Amino acid sequence: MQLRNIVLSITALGLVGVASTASADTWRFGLEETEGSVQYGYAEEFKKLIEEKSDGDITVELLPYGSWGSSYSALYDAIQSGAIPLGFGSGFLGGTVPESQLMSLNYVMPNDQMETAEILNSDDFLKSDAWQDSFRERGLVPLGALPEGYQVWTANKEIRTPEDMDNLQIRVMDNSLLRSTYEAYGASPITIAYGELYSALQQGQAEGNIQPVFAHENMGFYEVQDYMIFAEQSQFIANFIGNEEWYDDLSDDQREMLESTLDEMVQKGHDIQTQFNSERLETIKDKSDISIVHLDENERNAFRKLAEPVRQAYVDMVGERGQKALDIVLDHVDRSDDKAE
Ligand code: 6CS
Repeated sequence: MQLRNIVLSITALGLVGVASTASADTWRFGLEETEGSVQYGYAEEFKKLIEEKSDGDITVELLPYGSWGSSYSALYDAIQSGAIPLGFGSGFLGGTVPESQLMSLNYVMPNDQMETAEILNSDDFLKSDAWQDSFRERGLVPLGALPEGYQVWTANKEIRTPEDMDNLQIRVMDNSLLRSTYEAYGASPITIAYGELYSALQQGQAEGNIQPVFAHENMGFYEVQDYMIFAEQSQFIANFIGNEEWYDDLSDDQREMLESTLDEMVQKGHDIQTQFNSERLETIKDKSDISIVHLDENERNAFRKLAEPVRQAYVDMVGERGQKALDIVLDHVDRSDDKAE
């Protein structure tokens, strides 16, 4: 579905999807993205695996962006209420689970995207009290986390230094930590709904954007931006979340099937997103004359330095639990840096 039509479709559909029937054998799965996206690719693979493993006893119903309501909070509310027991939650989830903003911190995760996926899906992190309690306190269960590729900046000017970002009205997802990060870079971050972003960029209401490559292509954003800047500051990470009661009520067999499928999704997800992002970059290059910029190590370091104090802002915002979750990630990153040396 083209981005320009999404807002209309959302309005027309309202909350119809949420109100429809859900049987014990139907796992409704809410996506933050449209067909043709990485999340949709992940969900299709997940559906295939669950339906095969359950011998058709379970049907996974995919509910892409635009089919469950008019704002991301409608999706998260539906997962909390159990109307949609499974879904993805990323940057906007910070309003529901503030600790989840850990995934938005810049220059924290390892550069290697598979390594990031392994850390975030390790028992050490995923099953920690800090992470589990953060979600369970809000009626949710964190089931895994799948990176969707590097977050790439776009603008109508070249950005190589924080000075180039000065006062830039860059659009960020609705998340305090992202606002703090981009303010630390000197920008003037603004939040705009995903479905309204194309026209906001086209009309200059937003001057810059941050998305994984596939989304710049899938949503057509690259058509209205002149530069694509790779600063390797963060990866887009989707939390795979379930309704707590629904999850706790699964039979042992079903829970085991779900967990083994999620384990498989770590490698499969990596393969899917790598392929999507590299193919979509080629499409963008073929279809536009957008300038592609890669920051070098020195240039990245200038942003890295400004991003560092935001880690403390995260801990101040979410408290001890956030500190613990962050420490687990940093400990893994240190250990893998040691191994690489
Ligand atoms: O920027 C956003 O709002 C959305 N972008 C992606 C790639 N997925 C969902 C997210 O909310």
